[in-house]
Amino acid sequence: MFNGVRLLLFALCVMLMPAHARAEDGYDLWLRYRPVTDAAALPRAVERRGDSPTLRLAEEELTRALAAMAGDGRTRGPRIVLATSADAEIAALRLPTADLGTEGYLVRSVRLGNSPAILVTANSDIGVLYGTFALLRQLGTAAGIADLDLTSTPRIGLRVLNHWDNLDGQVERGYAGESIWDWWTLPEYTGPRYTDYARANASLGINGTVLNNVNAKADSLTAPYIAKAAALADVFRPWGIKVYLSARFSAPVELGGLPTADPLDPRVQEWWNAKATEVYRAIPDFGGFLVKANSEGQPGPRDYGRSHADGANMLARAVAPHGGIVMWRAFVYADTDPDDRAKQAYTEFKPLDGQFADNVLVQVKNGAIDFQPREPFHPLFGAMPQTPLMLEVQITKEYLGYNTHLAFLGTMWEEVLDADTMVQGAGSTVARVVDGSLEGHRLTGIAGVANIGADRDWSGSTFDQANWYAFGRLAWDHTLSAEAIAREWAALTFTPDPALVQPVTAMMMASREYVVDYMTPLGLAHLMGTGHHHGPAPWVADLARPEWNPVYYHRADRQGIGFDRTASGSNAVAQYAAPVAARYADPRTTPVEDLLWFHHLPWDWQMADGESLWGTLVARYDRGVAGVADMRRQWQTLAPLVDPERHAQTDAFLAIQQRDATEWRDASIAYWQSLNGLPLPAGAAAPAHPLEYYQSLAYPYAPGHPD
Ligand code: BDP
Repeated sequence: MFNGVRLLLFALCVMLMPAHARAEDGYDLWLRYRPVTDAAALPRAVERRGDSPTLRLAEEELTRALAAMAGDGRTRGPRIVLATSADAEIAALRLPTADLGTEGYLVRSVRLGNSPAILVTANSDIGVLYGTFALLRQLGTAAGIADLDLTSTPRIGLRVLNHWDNLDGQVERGYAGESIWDWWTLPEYTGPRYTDYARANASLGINGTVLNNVNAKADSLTAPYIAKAAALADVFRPWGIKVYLSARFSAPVELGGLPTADPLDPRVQEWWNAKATEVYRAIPDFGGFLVKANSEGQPGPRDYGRSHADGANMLARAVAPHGGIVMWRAFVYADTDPDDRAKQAYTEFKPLDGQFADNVLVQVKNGAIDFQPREPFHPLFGAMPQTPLMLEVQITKEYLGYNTHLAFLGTMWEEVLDADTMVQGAGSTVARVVDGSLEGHRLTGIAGVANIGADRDWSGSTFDQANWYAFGRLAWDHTLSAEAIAREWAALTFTPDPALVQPVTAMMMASREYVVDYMTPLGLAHLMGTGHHHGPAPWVADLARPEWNPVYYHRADRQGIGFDRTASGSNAVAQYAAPVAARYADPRTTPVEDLLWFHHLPWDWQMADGESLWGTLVARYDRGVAGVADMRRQWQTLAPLVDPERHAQTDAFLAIQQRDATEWRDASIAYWQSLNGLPLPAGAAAPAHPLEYYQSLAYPYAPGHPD
């Protein structure tokens, strides 16, 4: 056969292939729009009232989704009407649109012009787009559209991804390939991937993105890079997404040739004012700056004897005339401060409460150390009532097994959001600090360190997509339960069949606790390998600064284990409101999950159930490893309900997780035994290898490591 004919036949075959025969490579995320069983019930048409790029995107999304969901079937359901509340006919319906604000939506079954319709309305075009995605979630989870009433407004204003992406394409702590930003071909080329990125984020209500790493290079603020960021902003704008940049504090020295970056020096202030004007000329709706200052070697105002407020306010003044904001990170621990690392951010920032400009948010990690598998909530929440605090969580799993361990983080974020600071009595949750309702802030925000890369499936694994999804959904509405989010994601990502949704949701809900159990049970933290942060290394004791060493955190010796943060130790408990401090001050009232975070206890300490601390610790490691084995078995039974590509990947990754979990357990137990000399509790298996074996393991090319 002639090559040309063969090619033609091949092309024809591809065109005739049914949609579902397409390989499931994960690119479509939760926006797969697979054929539904009852096509007739689907809406039959889309009517768009008004015109704007955003409204057109909403219409296109629906048209494309309905066609795909209908498959070959005919749709006979009510039409969908997309309109803002300003439309005269919609206004005449007197719906409660006044409470929707600028981003909320109302999706309802109504009668319009004497025929039934599904109305998607809002006070803005972006609200209509968000409502469109809410309706599509409803259809995709087979939730039914009779008597529809979906009304929702976001509880937090700034719902932002933080990309730790470097200009050379490497992503710090990224496990999904290189950066999706191709700085080299920008601004001329803005490929479809940028649009798909914006669309996925808009489908969740994420409305901002910080393009570059918090460990920032000043180059991002040069004219060529501003033009590149502007090209991305143009792509993102109709999807309701603003662009932000991480700013290097010393940029006036590095780019401006000034002898100083002192925030009180008028030349420095002038430089930033001019830089902000330049950025806003290129990106009129630029969101503002994110700053990591005086943290882990980054420059900052403390270099000049100025406070974090001085630094933040200087930048805030530069962006204020343009409507911008500053997100100033509280992740600081000083090179010279001998105090407990967990106390340092509070010590540094609390006295500054009330000193920050109106357009500054202080961005606080969920816990006081660093995105560990479990940390108690950060004591700054509730401690700075005059300052909007932005919660920062890490979507990328630097400390929870990269992209190969299955760990759904919805439960972890739910735990911190629901944590009660008690600062104004019961119910003063972290969520209410962050959403501004507790302290009366209008400027509110939440940030997630992105797990997105150039990998075809965006996040490095199917189940890591769930963490991006959960971040977006919780950022929009923190009252959603992690379980409801997991269920929704599983239905959209695989199939709404309960035979899949139910077991997958159960796996997801248990998964993070397994990781805690096999890595850092009972409140332990920061026991991972140096630099790359992969695998166990609780024995490391030789790093330059004390708080870099795992031994600093666990403090284990022949007698006991744990960090005494009560009055007899670092007294970190005193940074919490009195009732919380009292609960954490006593090992009998401290939640067992946080026990060794707050207390140094003898190995034979008796737990509430009569078991010894040592016995309980070993049992937790075993529980974690057994949990992974369970997930693996469970996943294997689901093969008939999942496409082969995605099934095989998760299956292989669960095998990796099981190997790693066993290594964490065995290495940790071998190390603790080398200190305490205790026998294993009855029935517990001995580590597979001697301690030296685990200490000899090296991971020279582990991904995501900056050096
Ligand atoms: C740590 C990471 C490091 C980040 C730092 C931060 O290991 O790569 O730069 O946090 O948040 O978790 O600034």
